[in-house]
Amino acid sequence: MLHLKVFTNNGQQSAVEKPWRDQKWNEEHMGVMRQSLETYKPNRSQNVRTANILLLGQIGAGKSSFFNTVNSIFRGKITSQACIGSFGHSVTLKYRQYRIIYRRFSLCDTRGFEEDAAVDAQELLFILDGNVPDRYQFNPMVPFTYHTPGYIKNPALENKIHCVAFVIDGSTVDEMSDKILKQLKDLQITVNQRGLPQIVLLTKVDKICPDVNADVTKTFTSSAVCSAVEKVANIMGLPRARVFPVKNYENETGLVVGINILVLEAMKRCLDLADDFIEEQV
Ligand SMILES: Nc1nc2c(ncn2[C@@H]2O[C@H](COP(=O)(O)OP(=O)(O)OP(=O)(O)O)[C@@H](O)[C@H]2O)c(=O)[nH]1
Ligand SMILES: [Mg+2]
Repeated sequence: MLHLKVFTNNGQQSAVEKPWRDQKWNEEHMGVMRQSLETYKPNRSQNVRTANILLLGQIGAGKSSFFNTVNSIFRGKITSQACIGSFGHSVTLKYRQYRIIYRRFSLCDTRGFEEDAAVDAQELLFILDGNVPDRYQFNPMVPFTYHTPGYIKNPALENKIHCVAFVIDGSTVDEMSDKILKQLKDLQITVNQRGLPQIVLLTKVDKICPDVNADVTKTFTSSAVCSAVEKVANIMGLPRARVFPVKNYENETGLVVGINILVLEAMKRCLDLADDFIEEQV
């Protein structure tokens, strides 16, 4: 951990930790970020009206909560359209393509995988390629096929996935079993087959570090969050800059600037990567 010596007005020395990632935390920055997503339009050359981001991850990682958090930011109040909770199996059973009201991007929510219920690789390819209809009810026993009612035959580029966000529970990074790690890597191999850009949303940072729990603006001075980011970057073979620590709304009754900033930064990166991907599809 880096330390920066600073001098207070009365000349006394105090040590503050130098952030391991630069981040502005003020309301003005939040406004700028929010505005840039509000006015976001996917790269127009390919006739794509909406950029689609797929959320993939273990059960309980916070995929549906992430959608709810993004939606809350744009609604200006806490909302919980997607069902969330803690349950032995995936709470989310339907494939849902949630459009953020009046915005040009969508978040596609999937059922979570668990030790003994992987996401079928072919089913994932169908999702990536835009063959799976909105509200399709997952059935781990019967994977989606060409014959499943509702199968979308010739999806346009705008129906496909343009960026994948792996959602990983930051508070369990040290306890991930080999089976779960393998499932994550297997999903990544499938996503790589389509050449899709990827980021990681490292959720529940409030549970990693008490300082962050008390004040989310301590995220980038927290050594516990820093080491979780490093660990996940190593697991996924992605640069650390692709790992975004976030805190979802779960116990809050009103919006919090710091929480919004973390989530907006992650979304901005997703949409930039989605744009790059869309541009490459000729
Ligand atoms: N403390 C804390 N809790 C969170 C956070 N994000 C999600 N949760 C909680 O984690 C639990 C699971 O969240 P969900 O959003 O339902 O997880 P999911 O990935 O959609 O799970 P499945 O649909 O079952 O695959 C809920 O009780 C949430 O309130 C977070 O950032 N911090
Ligand atoms: Mg869910």
